[in-house]
Amino acid sequence: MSAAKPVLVLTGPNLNMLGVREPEVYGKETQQDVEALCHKTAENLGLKADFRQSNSEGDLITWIQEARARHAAIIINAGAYTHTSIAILDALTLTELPVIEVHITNIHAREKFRHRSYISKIAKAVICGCGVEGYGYAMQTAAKLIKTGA
Ligand code: CA2
Repeated sequence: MSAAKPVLVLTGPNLNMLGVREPEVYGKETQQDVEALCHKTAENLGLKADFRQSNSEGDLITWIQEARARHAAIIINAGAYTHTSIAILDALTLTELPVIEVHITNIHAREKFRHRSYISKIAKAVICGCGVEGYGYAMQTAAKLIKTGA
């Protein structure tokens, strides 16, 4: 299978600190490891990954808006914006692309303020608590959704 448009993988605030802080919570893999996993999994599936991280809500929204024309699907771990940002929810809705939400940890087993996700309201799939491997599972799900046009 090949798709002309890449899958956009977005990660949000503080996720550039993976492997540097709190390895007992988020694991010892770094952001570079996650990016490599996304590229490798995409390649195995005949896809391309476009990996980006920002601590800024505005950057994430701009990239999501641009994805409407340039990407086939969006995988997003919006970090703490997951729990607060109606603006990111609105931007994702406007793209009309399949969205797969990823969290490294099981947000439902953590503090109550992490239980609510605005993004889950429009996500085709939500993967949480699988560690960074969740990005690989998300890429597999993206491939299936692109293939079926779902
Ligand atoms: O579990 C996840 O993937 C989260 O999206 C991570 C976010 C957190 O706010 C969400 O509730 C769940 C980011 C937490 C801070 O990220 C760090 C990463 C590495 C080291 C320290 C913090």
